[in-house]
Amino acid sequence: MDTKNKGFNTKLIHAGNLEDPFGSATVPIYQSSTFSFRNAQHGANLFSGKENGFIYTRISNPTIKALEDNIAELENGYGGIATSSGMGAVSSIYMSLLEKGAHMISTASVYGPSRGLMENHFSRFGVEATFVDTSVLDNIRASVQPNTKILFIETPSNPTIQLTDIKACSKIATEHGITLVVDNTFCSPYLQNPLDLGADVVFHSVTKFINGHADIVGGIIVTKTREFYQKIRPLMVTLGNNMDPHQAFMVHRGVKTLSLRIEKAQENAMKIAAWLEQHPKIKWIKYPGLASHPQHELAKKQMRGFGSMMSFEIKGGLKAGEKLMNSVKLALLAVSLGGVETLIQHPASMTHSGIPGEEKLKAGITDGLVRLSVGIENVEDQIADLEQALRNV
Ligand code: LCS
Repeated sequence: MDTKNKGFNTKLIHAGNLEDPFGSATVPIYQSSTFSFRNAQHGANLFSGKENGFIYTRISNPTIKALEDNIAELENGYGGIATSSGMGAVSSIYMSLLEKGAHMISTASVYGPSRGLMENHFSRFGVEATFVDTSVLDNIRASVQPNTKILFIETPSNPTIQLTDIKACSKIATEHGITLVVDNTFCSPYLQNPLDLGADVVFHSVTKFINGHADIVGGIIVTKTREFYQKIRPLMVTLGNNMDPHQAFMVHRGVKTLSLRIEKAQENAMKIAAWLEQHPKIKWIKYPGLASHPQHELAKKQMRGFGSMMSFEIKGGLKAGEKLMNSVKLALLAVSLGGVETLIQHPASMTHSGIPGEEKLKAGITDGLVRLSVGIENVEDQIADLEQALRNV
């Protein structure tokens, strides 16, 4: 079905679906590593690109392609490139858009391993990076070098819930001939479309909101143009960062309820954030939907909702935070985010533990910071859980 001019929810359900000879309502799992050619000429035509079709699952696969086409349409992009994980997307992007002597500017508080991969590994191959608070545009301008190739931003960032102005970044990137890459994991295409705001490449850890059920790890890249698609896709294929058909099936199943899940989770999150903000044991809270968030106005402009991620600091620092995490009963003490279940975690000792101490502080990841991913349970139960846990602190 052509869903190009249809609404977001119609696209969620129908975009990218294959014409199935048996009328299957869902895209089947093509659990096959390889695809036979009709004859030698057909095989040669597929390899040379004269004909479209499937050769080998690391290169492409019908189930994976259906998901890629679905997400590409949700992000208003040229094409999707599904990957083994969010980090599979990050490494494919770094590898295809950077080379020896190149420089990258990135959000200081990006997901820890996105930073670690650059600082500990790409640095070994002569790639440089500067990590700054990208919510301050002058920090970006001051970091531009003649060899800067990528501006890599995460907004809102993990775990500091700091926003970066995508449109303004696109302007800076265009002026200097830099490629703008946006990690849209915290929003999903339901809340934010970076390509529409001037980004060249957007990607997701689909492990999070897009799949939404905490049962699969995966990633996806969507490019604005054919040119970027053709730069990144062959590299992903050669690196072997591909998704597998079963993963793709699960993600395709999960994404269908994206709007419903996000609407419910962010409605709960708004109530929880307002409740936490007035709680005497909370020092501060960062949630884009609160007027107290320093970028509340940008959030209203750039996002279509405020999402369900927040971070806060309890009075009493690390010890108090530990007590809270050991006292919750409904929320799971676990990393990851964006699922139907509420998750709580401690970034300084968990997701961002790989960042050296001083850099962690510079990025705003304090020892007492607690991150909450609000799920779709009943909000009164979520609040009661936090209330009893905070009583123990
Ligand atoms: N980008 C963001 C913003 C993320 O939060 C994550 C994972 C990734 C990329 C990498 O994706 P993955 O390879 O795990 O699919 N974030 C995690 C987190 O906050 N806790 O556990 C994983």
